[in-house]
Amino acid sequence: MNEKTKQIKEKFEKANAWGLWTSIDMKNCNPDTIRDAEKVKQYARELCELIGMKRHGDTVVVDFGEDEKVAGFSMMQLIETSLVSGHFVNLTNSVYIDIFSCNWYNPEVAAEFTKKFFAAEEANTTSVIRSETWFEEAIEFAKGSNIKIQIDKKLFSKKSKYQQIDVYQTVPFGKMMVIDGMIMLTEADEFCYHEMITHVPLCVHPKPTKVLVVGAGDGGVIRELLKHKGVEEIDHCEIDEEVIDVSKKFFPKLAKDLDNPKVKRIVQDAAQFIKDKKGSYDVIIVDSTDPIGPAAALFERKFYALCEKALNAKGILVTQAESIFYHKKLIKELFTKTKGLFPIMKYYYTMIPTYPSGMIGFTFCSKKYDPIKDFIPAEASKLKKLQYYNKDIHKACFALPTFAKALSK
Ligand code: SPD
Repeated sequence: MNEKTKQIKEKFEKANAWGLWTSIDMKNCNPDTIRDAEKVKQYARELCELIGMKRHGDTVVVDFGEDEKVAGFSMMQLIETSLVSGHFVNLTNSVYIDIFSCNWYNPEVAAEFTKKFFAAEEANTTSVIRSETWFEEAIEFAKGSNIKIQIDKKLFSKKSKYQQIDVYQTVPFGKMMVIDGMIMLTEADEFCYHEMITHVPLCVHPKPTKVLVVGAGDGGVIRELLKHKGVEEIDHCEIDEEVIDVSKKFFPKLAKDLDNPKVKRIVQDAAQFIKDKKGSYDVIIVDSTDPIGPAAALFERKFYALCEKALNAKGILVTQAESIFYHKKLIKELFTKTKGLFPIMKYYYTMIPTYPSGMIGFTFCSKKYDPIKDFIPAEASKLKKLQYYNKDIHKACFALPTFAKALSK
């Protein structure tokens, strides 16, 4: 038994699974074998014997011969614990086998035998344990690619006035908050994001006293901000109060400082709130959802211009700015359309396993301070109990791969 099969078996037993499904997709099979109904029946018999499945009734083999596209046999063999089926495509000499059984069988043995029997040049085997639940994000940023996380159970689900909010207990990453089908955070890796969106600007601005936080209803940014002793006032503008309530209930480690006396909560659309703020803030942090739905406006020049106005003469704005792998157009456009607003505008990033492509970036927009030249290592050194941010990372996170440099010009 190879390592993969061992893992499947272990999971199958642990999950008290309802069954194991295996698909074996094969290309360039022996054309004579797949056109011979007796051979196909022989395959079903021998396979069942090999993997210990008791056949129930005869093997049914039907020829769908009319249309060239679907011409070829279809086979079905009931077994006492479910069934084995197959589709044989004459046009391409491909074979698609499905085995489903409530009892355990060795998928590796089944696949090897099947590949050999039909003399397939190529075979692709997939096994799925039925009863497992997996979460996949609602939007594939790269078509044909998605993040897949195993779920233990769904803990919460509600449609707020603005968005669908779900909380899951995941197998690998602790609890996970999902908004409109997209991962917002998991307990296991939220620090990668919250430390980086917060400490980078806070270790560049020499006196960040008054800060505006947009979004961030989970409380992660506020928790990090309060590690800087100089921060005296935080205006927290979150449009959806439900996110705050959900975080307080399910993510107490993130939400612990949401009601700190330094924090003033504003439940409002950020664009409305900052409209008449002039020169009010040292730092603005925009921790938004993805640029779809309510957050789309936060990725527009109009909003960046409002932030520029709301910052004082030496202010810094940092925003969530997606992935250099999946959002090239968005990042490029962001830099193009905000041209001229800030004398210094850079892109930096953090690694994070549960965001698409394993990373997420930020825009660093500054009226005076350069993120590298004006970095204050002493401030970084004062920060305790961090898991991601440090002095080396501060400098390294602005170094972009060659293909991404062009995006932020
Ligand atoms: N693609 C995910 C982007 C989410 C950014 N914000 C998450 C909120 C965490 N505080």
